[in-house]
Amino acid sequence: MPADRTLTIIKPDAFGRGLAGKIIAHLEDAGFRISVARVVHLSREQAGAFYEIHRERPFFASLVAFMTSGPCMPIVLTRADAVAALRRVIGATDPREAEAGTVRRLYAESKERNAIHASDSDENAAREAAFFFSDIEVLGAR
Ligand code: 3AN
Repeated sequence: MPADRTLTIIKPDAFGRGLAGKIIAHLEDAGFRISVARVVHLSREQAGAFYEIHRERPFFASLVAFMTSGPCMPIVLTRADAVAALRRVIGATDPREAEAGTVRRLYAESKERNAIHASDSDENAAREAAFFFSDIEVLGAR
């Protein structure tokens, strides 16, 4: 995947509260454009596979329960310096530590129910985009 792309997920807390439109507007105002998007309700197996790197962490079971609690919205976003730019726009994992004006400060409820996911490297962005979308969907319009 080219380095100008990243993967976000509007998580079940935010999607279920009807915040998808506000969050997408926030991302578009920050210069991101939607490449491909969908709404999915993850199974436990799928959520566990997505968060495989956290499997040994104490919060893993709770994280999987949360991410399977309702639909969520994975989106491939494009922008220059996409991965780093999106991490800045979403703010710190814990909304109490997130800077004013960030998505998590505005919309997250807690460190777990934190509204939005963003890939943390180009390598993970490519892996995570491929988890939800086919190569044709991610790269087809280029
Ligand atoms: P980020 O989403 O900011 O990259 P990670 O990768 O450290 O944060 O954690 C992945 C997800 O796991 C977070 N988005 C959050 O939902 C959950 N999480 C992380 N740390 C905790 C924690 N201490 N307690 C509960 N959930 C957590």
